Amino acid sequence: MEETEAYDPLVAFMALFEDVKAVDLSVDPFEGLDIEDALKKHIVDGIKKNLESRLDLALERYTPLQVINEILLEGMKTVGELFGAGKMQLPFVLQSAEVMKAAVRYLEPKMERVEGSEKGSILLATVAGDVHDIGKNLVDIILSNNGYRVVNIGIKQPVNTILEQARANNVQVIGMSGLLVKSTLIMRDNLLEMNERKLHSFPVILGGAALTRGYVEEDLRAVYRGKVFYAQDAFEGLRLMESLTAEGGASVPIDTVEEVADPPTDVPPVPRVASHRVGVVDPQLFVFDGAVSDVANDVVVPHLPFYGARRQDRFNIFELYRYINTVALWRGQWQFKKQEGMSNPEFTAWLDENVRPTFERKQRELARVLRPRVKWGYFWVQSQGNDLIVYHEDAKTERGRFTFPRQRDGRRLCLSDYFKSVDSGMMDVAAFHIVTVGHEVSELERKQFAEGDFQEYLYTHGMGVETAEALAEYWHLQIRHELGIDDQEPDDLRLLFSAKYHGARFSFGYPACPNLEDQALLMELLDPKDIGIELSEEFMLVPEQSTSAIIVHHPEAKYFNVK
Ligand code: B1M
Repeated sequence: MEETEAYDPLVAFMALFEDVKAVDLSVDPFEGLDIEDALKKHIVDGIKKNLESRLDLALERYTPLQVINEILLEGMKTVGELFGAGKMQLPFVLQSAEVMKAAVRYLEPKMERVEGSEKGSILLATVAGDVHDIGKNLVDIILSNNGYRVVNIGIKQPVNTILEQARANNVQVIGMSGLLVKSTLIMRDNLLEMNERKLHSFPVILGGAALTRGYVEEDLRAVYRGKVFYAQDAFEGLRLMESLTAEGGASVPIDTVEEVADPPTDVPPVPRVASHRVGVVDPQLFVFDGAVSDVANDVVVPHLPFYGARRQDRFNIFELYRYINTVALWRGQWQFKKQEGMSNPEFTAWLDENVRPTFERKQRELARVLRPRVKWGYFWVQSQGNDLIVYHEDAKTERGRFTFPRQRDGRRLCLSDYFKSVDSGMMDVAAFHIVTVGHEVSELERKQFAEGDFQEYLYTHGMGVETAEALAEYWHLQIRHELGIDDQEPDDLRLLFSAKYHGARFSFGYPACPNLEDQALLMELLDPKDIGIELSEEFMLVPEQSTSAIIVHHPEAKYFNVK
């Protein structure tokens, strides 16, 4: 409270209830409903209060299994339909799944193990080398709370473990997830391995951002001798499970797997290069053929603020939150979607009213969980063809080099072209940074997922990853200040998210610098162990909520694709 303001106890008291909506307590939403509809309402509306007493009431007439299959799953079916029709948002689907899980947990001890009580079964894994968890876990939540048995074996799973676990757990379907470009190739190798081991009686469902429908349904179908499907999201996964495990559609029983006859010899040969390329960069593009782009080579090199790496771990977390891209968080991570018939301004107003309070609550809750830390630095560099040479402090001795791909056509851009060349005789400056919000938030996520707090799990995960992005954005701004290239700063913070400033930040793994392996040199330059970041064998950053980049000062530098 500002000292100049008169203190009004009534205003202060009312402010406590700012976020509280008026609820008409005289109307009981369950009034007049029979027990079946009341339980469905618990599921559809995600209400846990009085759930157990209503389940007890239902048990007077139904067996526990009947309650699950005939009542609760009907509720989940409605949830799926509402989501499919765009009438329900993902966080509320997860809230329904939470109630479903709580109900099943309550009923399970009262139930005798009945054969055939599951609708079907699937093993879920994120493939080798890939740390992405959330997509697979959302699929787990949706399937397990719709009556399927899910064996979720986690991230970075080699094909051996996937197959062993699939057999040990006697599942009908194998589901593989992965977000990295490399994962799409690993999935293909896994399918080939399944052919090889004659385990192609397992239908396979694949999902994850780097896949395309064409790649799975044409290229991968051409190589796998069994059935393979693409699921764009968790609900497509559910529909696929429904058709795969429906009567007659189920896979060959697992115990006959070994006896599957040899495949016909006319199976098409494995194509060496996928026709639906999924972003794998042609090695040829890294080879310098003498051509360079028309990027201006006469720009002034900024003064080197200091040579080498420094660390920063003192932040005002609430200041960082201002740099969160709410479009990426609310629409991307939390998946709030515009309802049919809503205009854009109406949707924005709806988000402000309905989602902003959650955003603010999570900011407060996670203020002590998120541990922002940065390592950044400036280095002497020069380009040489497609290479960027990084020098020691003497600006003479080579310390390492990156090789970037060059566009085949058009302007023939290559990241190296934005720096002074060896031939120019001039030294240039490159900045690098690596940021993290720590491992504590991953631990909280794991706990929330394990305890069945699915909605909070989604909210926490989204806040963690988008705060990491915000930190990268914020620190890039500090770097522009230090380099003295802060001459084009936008008035509106939101314009930062469309890179409306001087220079650009390129993360390794993105199109202009696609090699995740380049992070090894970045680690050597910045040595971020002291802020708790390590590189996994597969060149992923640990903790998960971390991101790295090279920052280019050249005024023409903007994102570009390399094909
Ligand atoms: Co980055 N990232 N990221 N990232 N990130 C990707 C994955 C990338 C594809 C972006 C791109 O290039 N366009 C790219 C990888 C490309 C590559 O392989 N080279 C990339 C990169 C390069 C990186 C870094 C390496 C960049 C850097 O710092 N140098 C770095 C690595 C981090 C690390 O090593 N720890 C990095 C960092 C980050 C953040 C931390 C900032 C953040 C969080 C990452 C995280 O979650 N751990 C982040 C984000 C947010 C993304 C994107 C934009 C979004 C990912 C996401 O959260 N999706 C992503 C690009 C994209 O996906 N469009 C990208 C939401 C999630 C719920 O969806 O997991 O796809 P998803 O699951 C969906 C469906 O796919 C489907 O259903 C789910 C629910 O609907 N589904 C299945 C998934 N599995 C399924 C299985 C099924 C069925 C359906 O059945 C079995």
